Amino acid sequence: MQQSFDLYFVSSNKHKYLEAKTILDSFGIRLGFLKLSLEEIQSDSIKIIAIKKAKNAFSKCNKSLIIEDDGLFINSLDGFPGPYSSFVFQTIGNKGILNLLDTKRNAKFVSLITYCDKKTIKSFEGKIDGTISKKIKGKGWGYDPIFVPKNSTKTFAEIKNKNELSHRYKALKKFASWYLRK
Ligand code: ITT
Repeated sequence: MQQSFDLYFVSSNKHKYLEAKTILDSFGIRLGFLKLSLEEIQSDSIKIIAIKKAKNAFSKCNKSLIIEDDGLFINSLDGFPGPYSSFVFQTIGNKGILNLLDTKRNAKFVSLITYCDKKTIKSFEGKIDGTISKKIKGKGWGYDPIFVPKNSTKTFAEIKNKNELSHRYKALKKFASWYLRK
């Protein structure tokens, strides 16, 4: 039997979908996955990237959907890698980031969830402050092994409740409360 979904998560990144699915399940929203590599414009603003990306996704699949844009912003590097987080992860990776830092290690993760259907386009932001660890710790994906959320000594890769406190959780919680009233 074919499963029916309330809306789709359009992304090239399965890890992001699996976390978003778990989070939205807890709000009673059934999220399907459309694996697509979307065109991403270069901009210093993740909001501008997100709107273009959501419109592009809708033009391809014509279904109610969300897309997500994330960035890891490191204070001592003036917010780098920020909107370039995906490219930087694929090039210098976590080791490269650790090599750029000295004692100042404050950072934040930002998620921007953008919903798009025939009539509406709307974004929801979630942020979490933290620090960059001195070593790679744990086996998570992306920057999880080097990001230590505030009030923790463990990285996102080492904690069990990432989906209850992450940037993604915070953005999706705002989205869910809007979507369920829509
Ligand atoms: P899309 O196809 O959805 O754009 P992407 O992987 O390119 O997938 P982003 O540009 O939104 O996604 O994300 C930037 C990068 O930041 C992403 O590739 C990961 O390396 C990293 N990242 C984002 N959220 C993360 C998280 O919760 N934990 C670890 N790394 C994360």
